[in-house]
Amino acid sequence: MTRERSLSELHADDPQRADALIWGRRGTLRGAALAAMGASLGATIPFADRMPAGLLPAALAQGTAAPATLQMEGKAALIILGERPLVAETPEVMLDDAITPTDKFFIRNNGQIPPPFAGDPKSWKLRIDGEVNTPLDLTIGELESRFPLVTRQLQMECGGNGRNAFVPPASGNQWGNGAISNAEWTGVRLRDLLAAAGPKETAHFTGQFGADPHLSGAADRAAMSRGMPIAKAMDEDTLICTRLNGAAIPNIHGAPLRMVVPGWPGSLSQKWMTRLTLLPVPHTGQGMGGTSYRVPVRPIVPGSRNNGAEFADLTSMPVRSILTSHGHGARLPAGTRALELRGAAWAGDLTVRAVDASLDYGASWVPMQVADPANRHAWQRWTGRIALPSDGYFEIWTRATDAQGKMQPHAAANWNPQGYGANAIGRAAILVG
Ligand SMILES: Nc1nc2c(c(=O)[nH]1)N[C@H]1C(S)=C(S)[C@@H](COP(=O)(O)O)O[C@H]1N2
Ligand SMILES: [Mo]
Repeated sequence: MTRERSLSELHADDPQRADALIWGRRGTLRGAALAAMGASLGATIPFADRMPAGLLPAALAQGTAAPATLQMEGKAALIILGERPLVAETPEVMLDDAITPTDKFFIRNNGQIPPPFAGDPKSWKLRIDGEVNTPLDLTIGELESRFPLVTRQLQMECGGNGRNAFVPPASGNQWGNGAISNAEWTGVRLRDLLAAAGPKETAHFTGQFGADPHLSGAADRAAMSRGMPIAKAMDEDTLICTRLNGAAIPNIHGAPLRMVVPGWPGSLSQKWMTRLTLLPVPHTGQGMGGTSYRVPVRPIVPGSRNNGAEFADLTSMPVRSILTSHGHGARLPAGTRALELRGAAWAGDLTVRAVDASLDYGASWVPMQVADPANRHAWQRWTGRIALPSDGYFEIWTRATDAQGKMQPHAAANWNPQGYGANAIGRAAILVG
């Protein structure tokens, strides 16, 4: 990690000099890069002539220390990004299933993990109040018997997914691209509940509450309490869920009741949910206002301090692709001349129109086949084949385009203090031979 950071900083200061340090003759990687790849001798870089001057090989972005992995019953060996609160990311290659299995679902807590609910899960209570004609106090049992249950594949992505691509680093958990899941959720539609409560004309925003204690333990502070405009709350895919992948939700993922607000920052998907209130003005709970889940309306100087004036709430997440067939740093046998690539792509409330892959640093792109989503707000799987000219060091770049034609940018754009919305083109380094 130390090496990586210092090289990035050197690069930011003096790209020409960094370039000269990394490259001997163009086409042969020097020391640090080789060490990062675990190679003993110089690997040739067949497409070195197409690599833009000053570009750091992606191999350098791999830290040398092995990351700590999660050891928790019912969970896979996720990468631990933080212990308190517990935050763990799913490596991209672990996201190879069409439907994300529960054990591979990333974890993001902002407060303490509450103890598992001791009572009968059906007796857990949810309150709907605020700008409604009839406040509701419903048990899960009542919820499930009064309102239709729906099952959907829904993406849930942390607003900070991809944050580690920001230069200079933004504050917060340094997510790669693994704060994403596409699981099968079962629950009731929030809009059915709201229809029963009768929203007043003045109901323009929601505020959500959960039972997890603040990290400090202070009873008057919430770990996370966000809200959204009423239109998103009324979306047919905004659910209040009791089941994940056909089973009871595990405690770590918000049992026995949690929201799923697909396509928007995961922070809206309130875990351990106890209450939703309708408001005439935006909610002011934990995680609202300032620079929290907010991005600049006009770009600001990267690294600058900012109080969040002229920032707007992050709404639909930007287009992103992941590569799940080949891990960053993978080694393939000499003589491999084609890669069968596989991955997923999504674009918040939109669909993905195209995924392209490049082996020559973006000089040319090969279209991949992109499947339709299982339903609205599900991610899309993609597959494709790309030919290799020889052995050597390659980078697999993947770039998705959303239905409105927006593509992933070459570098994380619209820098913001808390690092939201970084969706740079994916780069996985591989060594053939
Ligand atoms: N009650 C509560 N809900 C919460 C959070 C939290 O800390 N407390 N974290 C949010 C964030 S930031 C994300 S990205 C998702 C993560 O859900 P997961 O831990 O099930 O992956 O839950 C959201 N809901
Ligand atoms: Mo998040």
